[in-house]
Amino acid sequence: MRNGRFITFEGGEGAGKSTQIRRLAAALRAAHAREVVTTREPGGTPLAERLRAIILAGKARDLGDFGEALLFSAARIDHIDRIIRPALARGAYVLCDRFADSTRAYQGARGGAGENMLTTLERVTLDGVRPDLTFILDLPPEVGLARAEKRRGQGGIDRFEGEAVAFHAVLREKFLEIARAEPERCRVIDAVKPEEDVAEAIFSACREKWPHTSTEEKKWA
Ligand code: T5A
Repeated sequence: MRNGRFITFEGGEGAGKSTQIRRLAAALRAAHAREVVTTREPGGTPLAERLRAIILAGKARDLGDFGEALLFSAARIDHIDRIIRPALARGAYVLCDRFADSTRAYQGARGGAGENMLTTLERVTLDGVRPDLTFILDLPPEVGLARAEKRRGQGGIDRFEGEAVAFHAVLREKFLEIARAEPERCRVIDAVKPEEDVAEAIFSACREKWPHTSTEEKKWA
């Protein structure tokens, strides 16, 4: 049973995903639409948050790309089972900061994990739970990394922020590749624009995706 709407936000570092999830969630809640669940990956459950801490501290780096992909997937299985699938069954909007496309892009960027292996892993992990709509917030890596750095202040950089700019440039291409391969699901959004403009592009894609939605939800923007 699945009546909910599953929306994921993807893109490079500092692209504005968390900011836009907050905005869309607030708009949906203000419209008294369906229940709205906001969550993130890696994370979203106590076990997945523990795995997040290990991965982002770089403690799993020596496992290599496929080994890290397995850890992200283990966290994802727990997240799907405990949070995402039940929320979708209740009819909620689930807004998720990163999901399986991040594994395809980040763990696939160096090519070492093997595309077929990652595709098989994704199929087994998701077990049919796929996003209805995915926003790929696109911007040059230098802009995103600078935003992330500014927001971080004195805090340390994490496992992936520390990668070279060339790695982040490949990531950007990987996300765009995913969008080209799945145009029904993915919308590429120019994330260099001001926050308000990005939000409007996201609202309007949601209205276009679900035009026959309830009267209340039409009041979103
Ligand atoms: N990962 C994750 C994998 O390798 N494989 C996987 O399968 C998964 C799920 C997660 C890391 O794990 C990797 C990817 C990541 O490296 P994270 O801390 O969740 O780590 O990192 P991010 O998801 O990249 O989150 P960030 O917080 O860095 O970026 P956001 O959420 O995209 O950006 P946001 O909204 O926090 O904004 C950043 C700053 O920019 C400003 C904001 O105010 C904020 O200060 N901003 C804007 N400024 C100007 N114009 C705009 N339009 C702006 N929008 C936001």
